[in-house]
Amino acid sequence: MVTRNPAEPVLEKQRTRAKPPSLFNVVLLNDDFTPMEFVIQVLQIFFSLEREAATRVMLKVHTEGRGVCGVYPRDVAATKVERVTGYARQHQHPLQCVMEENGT
Ligand code: TYC
Repeated sequence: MVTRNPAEPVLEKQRTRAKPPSLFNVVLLNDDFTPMEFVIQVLQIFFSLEREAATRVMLKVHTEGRGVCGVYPRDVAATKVERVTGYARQHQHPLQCVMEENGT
């Protein structure tokens, strides 16, 4: 006979649909000091953009103040922010990279 160990918690079937996990935009902010070429390199290295796409995103940030580099699950986005910020500081640039919940 199959018996249940009464010490084990019972996992009940979820009654309502689970929401899909939120996605987060990783955003670069403009500043007056970080060289354009450095920003293009960052976009190529950390966001796997081709040089042309990286240049477009950099120019968008430069002219509009901010731009989305990519959209990721929370932990991936947080790691991108950390790595980009660390890389910029290592090179003594004030480049700012932040994440925000993607509402859509
Ligand atoms: N505004 C910078 C400059 O003129 C270039 C720049 C672009 C800096 C994007 C940051 O996220 C940034 N050198």
